[in-house]
Amino acid sequence: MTNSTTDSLPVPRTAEVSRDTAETKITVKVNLDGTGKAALSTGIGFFDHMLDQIARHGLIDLDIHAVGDLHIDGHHTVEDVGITLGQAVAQAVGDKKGLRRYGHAYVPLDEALSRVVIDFSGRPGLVMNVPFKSGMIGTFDSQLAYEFFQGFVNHAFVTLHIDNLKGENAHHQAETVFKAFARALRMALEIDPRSIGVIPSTKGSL
Ligand SMILES: [Mn+2]
Repeated sequence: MTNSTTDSLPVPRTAEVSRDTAETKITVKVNLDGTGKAALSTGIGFFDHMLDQIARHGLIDLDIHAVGDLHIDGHHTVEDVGITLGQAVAQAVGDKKGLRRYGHAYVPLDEALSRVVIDFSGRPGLVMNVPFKSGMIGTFDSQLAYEFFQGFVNHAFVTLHIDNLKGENAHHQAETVFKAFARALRMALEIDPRSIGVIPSTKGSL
């Protein structure tokens, strides 16, 4: 007997990862085949708003709780959430059999437009060009977007190209970046029904 659901999704693509250091205590749960449900508490409101975009537009269920040294600033918290989310995604993806592997998206928000391209290559690489028009977005330092994605890339072992092509408002710029990241992730993480059980590389491994 065959069942198309279990054929295309042979194992639940979920993971739970905790990270506990002197700077931050973080728990991340992911379900790559979710519906976009999110439970988020990092202590940085705008960062929660961005993580919510990853869940909603990536159709990833995301549970992220972080208690960090915000009395210093948001740096360790944002970077370590990126690291822990990267570890959780890598664990949930597993052996990458049947994975589409590549994903890309353009997302606008009013005057802002961003493009994100991702490859589950097995090699960390980040090229990010986002000229933020403001330093702070609420209590979120826009410089930390780079730290988040660098942490993610290093631990999810992906190649990630992020370009903000247009934008005057930093909230809009950031939101288009995170939404495009979510959409690109969603595409790359899909199982290709034409390629079930096949590792998407001529090398035979990723
Ligand atoms: Mn917004």
